[in-house]
Amino acid sequence: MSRFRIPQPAPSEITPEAVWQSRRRWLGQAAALGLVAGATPEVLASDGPAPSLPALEGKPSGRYSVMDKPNAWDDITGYNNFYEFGTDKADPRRHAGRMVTEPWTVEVGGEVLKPRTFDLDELRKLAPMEERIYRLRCVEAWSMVVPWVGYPLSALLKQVEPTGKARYVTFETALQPEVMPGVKRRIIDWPYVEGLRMDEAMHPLTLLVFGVYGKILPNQNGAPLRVAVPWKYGFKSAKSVVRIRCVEEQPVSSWMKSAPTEYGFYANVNPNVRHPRWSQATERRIGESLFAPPVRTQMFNGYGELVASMYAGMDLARDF
Ligand SMILES: Nc1nc2c(c(=O)[nH]1)N[C@H]1C(S)=C(S)[C@@H](COP(=O)(O)O)O[C@H]1N2
Ligand SMILES: [Mo]
Repeated sequence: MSRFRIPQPAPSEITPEAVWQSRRRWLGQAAALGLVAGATPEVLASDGPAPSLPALEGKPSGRYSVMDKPNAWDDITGYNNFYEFGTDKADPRRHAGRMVTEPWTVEVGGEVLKPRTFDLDELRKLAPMEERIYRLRCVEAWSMVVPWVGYPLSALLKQVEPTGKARYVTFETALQPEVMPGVKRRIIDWPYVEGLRMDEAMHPLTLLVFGVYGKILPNQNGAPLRVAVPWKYGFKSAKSVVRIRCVEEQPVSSWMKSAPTEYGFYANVNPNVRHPRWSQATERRIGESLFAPPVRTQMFNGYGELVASMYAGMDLARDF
């Protein structure tokens, strides 16, 4: 268990360095574009929303954090997948600012004894916030280490008391066509829908995330709340969730519908299962030099000792 017990610095110690790094990188880009001459403090202040976002501190989680150095704020909030805002990695930061995140409610229902609609204030207070550093992995064989702030999704599910029929959980995310330029393209049958098996949803590593780096989530990362499932490929972690349902049958998620041979329901990180268009045996850590050798991807993203038992007896090459 040792790799999950290494203490992490508090977010307050990390943030200034990350902001400083991103500023330096921004300056580098700006210099390349010839924009630096005459740069004023106001120009520098426009370097990302970090300093102006309200704080959301979490108590560092000793047990579930990993030891890797977190990615810079600029990587985490500037290199994203959020197809509602476009397919380019830079599109979410460019466009997501217009998403309306207040007021926000999440309807939780389906096979539950106590269906209920929660507002954001209620959700934020449901359980103590913890900070957890995860390697969020994406199918495109790149990875990042992210200090999420949130609490286990199980705290919310327990409130509504799933019935004996509830074998899966689905997540439906926000659809605001007026401000989401990406939804004009039918790459996905909007809204974006994802799902987990009930035991996966109740696992303490599955988080409901409200913040990152000690700040409330920037819109491009799925404000005001998103899911994070660190042993699965990134697309399982639905952003900007508005509806959660407990259901009896295995749901068909958006990516399964769009490309069933490429994206399965489980989507556990698995270096032995090839994506039809690329290998998933190695990954590149965002923020490292392009010349750095790719690292070998670990089964279950390195969380095997905590999650592998849930899949005992399953053929994970078939149930990919
Ligand atoms: N609503 C919604 N959620 C989404 C997506 C999306 O397009 N729409 N993209 C997924 C994919 S493919 C990835 S890799 C992660 C990226 O999360 P990040 O940008 O915070 O790193 O969000 C996931 N959640
Ligand atoms: Mo992804």
